[in-house]
Amino acid sequence: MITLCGIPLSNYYNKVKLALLEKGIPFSEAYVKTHSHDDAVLSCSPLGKVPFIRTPQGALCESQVIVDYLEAAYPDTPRLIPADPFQAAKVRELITYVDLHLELVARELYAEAFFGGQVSDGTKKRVARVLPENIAAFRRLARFGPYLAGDTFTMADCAGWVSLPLVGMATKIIYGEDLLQAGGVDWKPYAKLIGERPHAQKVAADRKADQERSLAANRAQA
Ligand SMILES: N[C@@H](CCC(=O)N[C@@H](CS)C(=O)NCC(=O)O)C(=O)O
Repeated sequence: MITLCGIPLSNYYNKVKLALLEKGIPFSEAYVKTHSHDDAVLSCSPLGKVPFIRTPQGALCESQVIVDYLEAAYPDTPRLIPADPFQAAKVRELITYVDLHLELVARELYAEAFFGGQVSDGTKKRVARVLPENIAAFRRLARFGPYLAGDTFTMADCAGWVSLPLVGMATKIIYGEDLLQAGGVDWKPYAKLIGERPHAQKVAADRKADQERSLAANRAQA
C-alpha cells in the first residue's frame, strides 16, 4: 500500500493526491511537515520537500516522478496520459510549463502573498518581468479544450488545477493584477470545471479542513 506523505495545504501534495484518487489506487496519508531535519524524512525526500510517497519498494519524492511512477505501476487503472508517445510527451510538456515556468516563478511571491512574510522589491520586479513571458509561452501550449491538453482529463490537469489558481491569486495580491488573466489565461472557469470532479472536491475539502485546523492551532498558541 502506498503512503502519501506531506501536508494537504501543499499544491504538489494535492497534485499527487488527485492522481491517486482519479486512478483509484488505494493509499493512506501521513502528515509530514516541510523543512524537516528528521533523518527518516530526509532519507525519503532529501530536500525535505513534500510530497513524497512510501511504497513497499522504497520511497520516492518529486511530484511528477511520483505521478509517472503511478501511471507505470498501475496500468490497469484509468489512464492519466495518452498511450501515444508523442501525445504523452505533449502532456508532460504542459506539466513542465505549469510546474517549472509558472508555479516555481510565482512561488517566490507566496511568502508575502499568503504567509504574512515579506518579499524584496528586487524579487517582485524579477517575477513581474519573467512571469508574463512564461505565461505568454504557456498560452501557446495550453488547449483548455476544456482540459489543459485537449478533450480528455490528464495528469496535466492534476498539475494545472492545483497550481494555476495560486499563480493567479499570488500575482493579484502582490501586483493588484492577476497576471494569468492579464496574459489571456482565463483559469477560473477551468478551475471550476476540474473542481467539480468528485475527487477534486475531496482534495479541496481536505485542504480546507487542514487549513482550519492549523488556524485554530495558531490561535490557541497565541
Ligand atoms: N518539485 C517539487 C516541489 C515540491 C515543493 O516545493 N513542495 C513544497 C510544499 S508545496 C515544499 O515542500 N516546500 C518546502 C521547501 O521548499 O523546502 C515537487 O514537484 O514535488
